Amino acid sequence: MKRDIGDLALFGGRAAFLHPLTSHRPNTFDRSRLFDRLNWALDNQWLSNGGPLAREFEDRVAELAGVRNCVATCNATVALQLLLHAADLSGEVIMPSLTFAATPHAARWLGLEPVFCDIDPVTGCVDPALVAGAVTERTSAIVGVHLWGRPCAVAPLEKIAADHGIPVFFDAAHAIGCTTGGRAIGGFGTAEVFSFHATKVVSAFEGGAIVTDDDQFADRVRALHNFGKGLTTVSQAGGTNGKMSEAAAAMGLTSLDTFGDTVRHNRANYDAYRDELAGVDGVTFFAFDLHENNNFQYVIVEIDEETAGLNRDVLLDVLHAENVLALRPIGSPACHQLEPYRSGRLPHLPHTERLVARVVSLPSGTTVNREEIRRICSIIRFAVSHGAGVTARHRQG
Ligand code: T4K
Repeated sequence: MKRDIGDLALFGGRAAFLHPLTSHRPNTFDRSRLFDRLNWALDNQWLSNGGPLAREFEDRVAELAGVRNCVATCNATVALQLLLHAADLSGEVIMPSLTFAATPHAARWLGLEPVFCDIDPVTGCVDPALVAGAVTERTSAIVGVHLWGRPCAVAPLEKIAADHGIPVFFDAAHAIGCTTGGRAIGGFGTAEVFSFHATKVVSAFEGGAIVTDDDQFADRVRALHNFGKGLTTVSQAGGTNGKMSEAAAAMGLTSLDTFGDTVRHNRANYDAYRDELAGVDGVTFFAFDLHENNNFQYVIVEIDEETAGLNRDVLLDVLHAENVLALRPIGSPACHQLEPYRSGRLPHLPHTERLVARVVSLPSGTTVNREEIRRICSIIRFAVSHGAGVTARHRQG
């Protein structure tokens, strides 16, 4: 059927092309395995506090990350707080602004000051040269973020940290199952943090983990996530409750059971989007390095207004009106553009600000299929091919 601009629901109000909502919904995995594990936990009457399911989950995450230690937590935000607390930091922590608010919030919660650095526009991750320039006598740590599952420049960041005698941590919330230089994410820096939130590629409903090869650091974090039990020195005292429940571990294990299938599905979605949008002016993919392992969780495209004839926000409005819940991805707006950070000293982050205004996260995950991707891409192709007209209509409201 031939369409014109008026057919887009946003502009003509016509419902003919409205379809059921397509969005990035959580993966739900094999229910019977989940219920078996939950029944087992209930029969066993061990429901939290480092139970057998949480221990098994830790072992399997450690194996996937290629590290000796994993401490499972109730979520990744608490995991970030725990590792910053365990490192006994003060003053400033350098990190990218292009991340989810949890990264700076974890530092701020502990009275530390996040210092935001700009990104390398190609990788979207923090630029190590700028990190090196931002180190002062008040800097007590660096936190790199593997944004949207693309590993950040781990080796340069580790070198800067070593040169200054400070720790470097990695927020790997998006990056379980990914590698860089053939090495699994999880084993870099002093420690890394994964998120197992419902929206993540491995889900525990809510959950997180700290992974590390530093045995002493792992012991400290393990004690701190259980009210500080067993700690003796004053600086380490004062733990919290960051434990993972057995119900969360049951979900996490069930999600890990089919991790390979989930990644294959995500990869097929990514390839389908690339096929469907090949040659569309002004739409470029934030690509994965196919020489490495990736979890393909987020399909991110960048919209160049000049070439596409419409900007990211107009395209999002068109997609939403057509019942496609594409999103401004995590990190958009960037953290320095959000309270409480934007009221402070505003950093100059031109690459971050340019990228966050141009990116779209397209629906993916195991609930999204090829047919939906075809439909989403036909809307994008249509919007771009009528870019100027679509923008003019959008301005008219
Ligand atoms: N570091 C980074 C780089 C992170 O991205 C995150 C979290 C963290 C650290 C901290 O991890 P956790 O402490 O959460 O373990 C969501 C998640 O809550 C958060 O885990 C995630 N990153 C962040 C990027 O996204 P919101 O507030 O944007 O979620 P919300 O409610 O807007 O949901 C996103 C979409 O998913 C919506 O379209 C609704 C849909 N959805 C969501 C849930 C929970 C569903 O369809 N079903 C659901 O059950 O934070």
